[in-house]
Amino acid sequence: MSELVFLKLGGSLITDKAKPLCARREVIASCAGAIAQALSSGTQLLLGHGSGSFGHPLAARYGTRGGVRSPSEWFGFAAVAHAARLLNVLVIGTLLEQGVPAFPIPASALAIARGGELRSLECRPLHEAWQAGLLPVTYGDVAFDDEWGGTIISTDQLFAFLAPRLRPHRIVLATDTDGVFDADPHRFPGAKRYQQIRAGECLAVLRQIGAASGPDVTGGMADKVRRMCELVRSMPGLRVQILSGHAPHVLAAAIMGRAPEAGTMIVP
Ligand code: IP8
Repeated sequence: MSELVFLKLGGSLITDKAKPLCARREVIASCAGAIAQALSSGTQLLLGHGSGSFGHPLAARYGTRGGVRSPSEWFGFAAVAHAARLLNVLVIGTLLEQGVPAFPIPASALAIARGGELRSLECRPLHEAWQAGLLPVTYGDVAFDDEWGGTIISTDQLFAFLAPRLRPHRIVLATDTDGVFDADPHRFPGAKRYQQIRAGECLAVLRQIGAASGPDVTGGMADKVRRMCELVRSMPGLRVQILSGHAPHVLAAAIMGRAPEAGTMIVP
């Protein structure tokens, strides 16, 4: 039986967070190559990607994460959805160019949130996509929210919601840095990488982690680590690996479970 892996291409990896609406097309292409390689080895994948400089600046401008009520906030909700989708179109287009039958699964059409957390997500299209031999590709998106009108749902939230339901073998989070560091390695070259984070030590690690660079309405690395620690604690056997997406051969190996030393591993 093939192994199911959730793979996220982080927004800081596939976009330039300092420049609005700026995709790193060459990085997306090299990640697409890694994905094609992993798929040809028989791995079953759910791909997700962050929104980077597409969705986050607009979401910050309209305050979308904290709720949507006024007509101008609803305009922002639509504008954020459009920006997130534009990046998804680029990712899907690049995968198709490399022969990968990528298929969009937008959370805004399938999910309902309550108070900023996911309450429901229609999973049937995912199963149908896999059944048809397609690669389902979801992404951080807006979602209607029972309490707040609307909100933002990050890719990490989508993965945390889907993991107990779909039971992946691994979650691989590809970012712009080679794992989790005790300070932002782009600003502090002496920052130390955590090779492993035990879920029980999560709080101590969270106190150390630097803030995200560039606008990030969904909490950046700290929120990612917190959610993934909760997940590995509740799902024995699950391993989460956070690593750089800049080396395609290492990324392909990590997707296939063959690069345990790369980046940071989150373990129970
Ligand atoms: O980049 C955020 O998703 P993330 C989604 O996975 C938007 O945190 C639209 C800002």
